[in-house]
Amino acid sequence: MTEAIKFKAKDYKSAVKPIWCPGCGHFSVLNAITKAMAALGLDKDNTVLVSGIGCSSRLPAYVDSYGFHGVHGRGLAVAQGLKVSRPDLTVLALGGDGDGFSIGGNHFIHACRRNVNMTYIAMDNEVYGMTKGQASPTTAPDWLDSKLTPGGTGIRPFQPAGLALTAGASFIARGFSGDPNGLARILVEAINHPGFSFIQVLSPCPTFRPEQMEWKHHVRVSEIETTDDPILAVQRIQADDGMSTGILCQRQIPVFQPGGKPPVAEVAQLEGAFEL
Ligand SMILES: Cc1ncc(C[n+]2csc(CCOP(=O)(O)OP(=O)(O)O)c2C)c(N)n1
Ligand code: SF4
Repeated sequence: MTEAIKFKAKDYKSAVKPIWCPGCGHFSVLNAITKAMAALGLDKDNTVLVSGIGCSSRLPAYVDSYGFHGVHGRGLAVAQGLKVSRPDLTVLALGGDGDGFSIGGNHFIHACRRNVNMTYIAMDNEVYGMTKGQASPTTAPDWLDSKLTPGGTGIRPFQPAGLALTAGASFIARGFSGDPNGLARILVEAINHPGFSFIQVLSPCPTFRPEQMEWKHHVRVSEIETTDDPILAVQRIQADDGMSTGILCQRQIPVFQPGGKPPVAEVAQLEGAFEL
């Protein structure tokens, strides 16, 4: 019998060098993901990272597994489709706050209620980094640095953890790129959780939000134990300033995994359906 190969975190990195700006939080998210993959001993051939578009969404290219760099805001649609058709795979979806909560917001809320057994990592820097610094759904209403929203947006931001909870997510956590070991521990729990796991990762964008470099002084590990009570969880989320990290809520809800034969077995069959 052949022994399964044990990889170290660095072995899960691909040969492609990240092109993120120096100091970008996404570097540490990549480190945390590869640490979690090593801790779980994930099989590279059976792990798929799916993303949308954005600086954060480049991440699958930097991991030595299967990956799909998709369309803006549609990573979750692809990832859920993949997982229900190939339940044997470990599926991770990734992206930014713009990708996941703006153009992809609809997919996010429905993924929370659907509860497919997969993990979603949203790298939140409260800005659209790739397109040069527009406000996103998590940007504070009075953030003045964007030329596109002089005087601030004046719009209240989303609270991603609260949104996930009310939409029905079964695992909700918050991590910080500045604590890759803590984030890796959360990711291990998230990947092991049976159902849809959502992790909001505070991941600073030093280029367009240099003030976020101060986050390291404000982020703290939550001293409160994880709860499976959504009422208690929502009270905690509302009372928090959005800077506490840890698993905020974890509960057991039936996983969505349709059985039976797939309606289309071959790609050629699907292509045939579109012939004029
Ligand atoms: C359909 C579509 N609309 C708009 C864009 C332009 N676009 C590319 S990335 C992006 C936002 C990325 O921001 P975010 O998801 O927060 O990721 P970050 O770059 O900050 O990591 C936008 C609006 C696009 N690529 N496709
Ligand atoms: S623009 Fe911001 S999010 Fe994009 S790579 Fe640079 S620091 Fe990171």
